Amino acid sequence: MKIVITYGTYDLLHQGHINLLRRAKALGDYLIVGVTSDSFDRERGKLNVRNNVLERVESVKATGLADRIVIEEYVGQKIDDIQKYEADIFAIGSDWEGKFDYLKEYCKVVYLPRTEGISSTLLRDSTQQIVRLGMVGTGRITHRFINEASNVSGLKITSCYNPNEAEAGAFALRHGLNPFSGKLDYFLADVDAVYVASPHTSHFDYVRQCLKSGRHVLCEIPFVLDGREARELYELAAAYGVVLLEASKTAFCPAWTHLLTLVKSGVIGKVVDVKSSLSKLLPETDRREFDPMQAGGSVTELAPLCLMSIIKLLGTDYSEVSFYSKMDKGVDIFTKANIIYENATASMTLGLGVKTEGNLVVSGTRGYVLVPSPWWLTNYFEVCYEDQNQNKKYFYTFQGDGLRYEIREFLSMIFNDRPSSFLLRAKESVAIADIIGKYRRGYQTKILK
Ligand code: C2G
Repeated sequence: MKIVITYGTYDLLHQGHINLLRRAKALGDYLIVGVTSDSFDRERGKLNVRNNVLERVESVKATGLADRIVIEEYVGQKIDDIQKYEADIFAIGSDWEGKFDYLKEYCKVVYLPRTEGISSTLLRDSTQQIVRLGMVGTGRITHRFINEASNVSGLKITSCYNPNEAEAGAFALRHGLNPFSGKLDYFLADVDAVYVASPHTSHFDYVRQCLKSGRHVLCEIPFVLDGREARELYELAAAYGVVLLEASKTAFCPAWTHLLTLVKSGVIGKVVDVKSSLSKLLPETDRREFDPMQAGGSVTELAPLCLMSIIKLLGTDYSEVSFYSKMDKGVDIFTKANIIYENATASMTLGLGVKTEGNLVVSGTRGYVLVPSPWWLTNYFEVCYEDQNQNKKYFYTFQGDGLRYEIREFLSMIFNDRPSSFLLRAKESVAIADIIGKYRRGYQTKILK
């Protein structure tokens, strides 16, 4: 019996796929089809797959051409499968010509003619709803956001808003957008959704206006600087039936979400402690990050991601929080916070004027997870045990600036009418803002000399 094996995503299954499967089947007597898993597709940057893996398996099965279907989960699995199933031929479309020659060591490799004029991408784009997005703020991160957004389908960035007309105009000219700088309502009339990336202290008002105009909002971190404001905004979003999401990029990246599922599944036993650190020594101190009038300081600049990691791992029901800060020119250049739960402890170490190792350590009753610095650009972590031979290393790609993952989740919530994201729930964003608010009110804070 001659066994043929082939692989694909098979999203929105179409005639090109069917032709390929038919041609592959004709090469032998038995056809194995590998269908990529959702996480594997995300891993390899295919963020816009419309059908989930079960739907894609079902559609391949319905062709009646596959004698066996396997799920492709990881890079290198093709080699394992070819040996495991003793495949004689690996076949794939000619768009991959040469890319799988390394498999010739294991079996015959055949590149089959690709069907021109049809692809999952074309189908996705032709049926894709488009969200017109406007950007409030034209600072550093907004340039990166535009680049990242080009990797996510279903989004068209149309406008930018900055009260300073010259800045709005320059940004719009550079990126081919419509500039707005007067009344926000004119800007809002031009968009369906807004990315708020203005200075911290203006987030609350902008987000509230956008929500009340029925626009979806993705707001940069720090979302808002007080739990009460956060709660009010999520209540507004619910009342107006629009999406509100905190742009805490790490919360949406594949490596982090997998780390979370591993820990929640008990691989290190019960989590007893979380240590999360983030420091960024900035060259000059005449920037907004050091300006108390612009809510500068280590907590407002760096706490959101560390608090996200602690709250996603331990929850929002902490019993107490205390802070230790080193101050300079009216802002905290260093803050350590202890967040105590009934059955666990957590600490975060933040520094704009103090350098530390930016890692994340999750300590459990059976082992621990170590995410080396920069843990928040998660692309590698290790699950460690007393017997180091049991340690497991996990590697991921962290595509670009990592903003594409939050953008994709934001769009998915809009398209699927999903008011909340399990990746970062409203109550978790509120808890993050609440801790920042406590700090800003001087709650339980010891100032270091
Ligand atoms: N295909 C084709 N003609 C098209 C579109 C796709 O022959 N018009 C073929 C592809 O060459 C591939 C198979 O159909 O052999 C599945 O295509 P995709 O679903 O796009 O899968 P792909 O992303 O190419 O992944 O590990 C997965 C493999 O690398 C293939």
